[in-house]
Amino acid sequence: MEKIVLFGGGGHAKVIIDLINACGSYEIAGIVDAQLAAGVSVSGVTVLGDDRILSELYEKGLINACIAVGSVGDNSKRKALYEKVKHAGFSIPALVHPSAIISGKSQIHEGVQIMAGTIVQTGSLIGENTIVNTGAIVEHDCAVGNHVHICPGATLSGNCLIGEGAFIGAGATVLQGVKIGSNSIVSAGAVVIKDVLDNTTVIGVPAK
Ligand code: JB3
Repeated sequence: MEKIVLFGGGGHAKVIIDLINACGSYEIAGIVDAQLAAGVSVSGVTVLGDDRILSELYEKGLINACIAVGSVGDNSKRKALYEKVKHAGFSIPALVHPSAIISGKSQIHEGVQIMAGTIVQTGSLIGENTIVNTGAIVEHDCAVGNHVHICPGATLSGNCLIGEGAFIGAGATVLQGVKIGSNSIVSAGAVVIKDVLDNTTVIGVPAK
């Protein structure tokens, strides 16, 4: 079985470890973490060191990576780490939990993480390094940009456009055809009924 190394060893990484084990397609070689000491165990996976060992790992033949740092509002750290790891030569495969329902007429790009119990319907595209977190729903014909986080239980209705780096909070609902701008934040539980500009935070029902 091919090996994969995780970058990040916090709460999101623990969910990723379960995801990879459920997929059964990679053996987890270890974790690279900015703060945790080498030798520490996270869900049974050992921390190997920090980002300074990135090239060394690649030269040793560990060519598959997973960005296991999550995000709460700001996806810029995930984006920067994804670009750094890719630039070092790693392949960052999409990971799809076996319990997810993914239309064969959707497109799932590199580095996407699709967690347990999610649904991605026909005609939708999920961009690079995007998280579709536990139980989220992406309905038909949505275009979700790169480095987006769709949090647990959020719903995108049909034909939504989600800009790069946007954050759709837990349990939020985005109505049909609505566009969420790049790097914008939809707060948990919000119901978005009209377009949101770039770099904007909206809250409430209806979201403002
Ligand atoms: O909401 C849900 C379901 N999950 C949240 C997830 C999406 O985001 C979760 O509840 C957390 O709030 C958050 O999880 P995350 O990103 O795992 O956060 P935390 O538990 O704080 O762990 C982040 C880990 O990433 C820490 O151990 C950091 O040291 C490490 N880290 C941060 N920056 C990094 C870097 N590791 C590497 N290798 N490189 C970095 O640049």
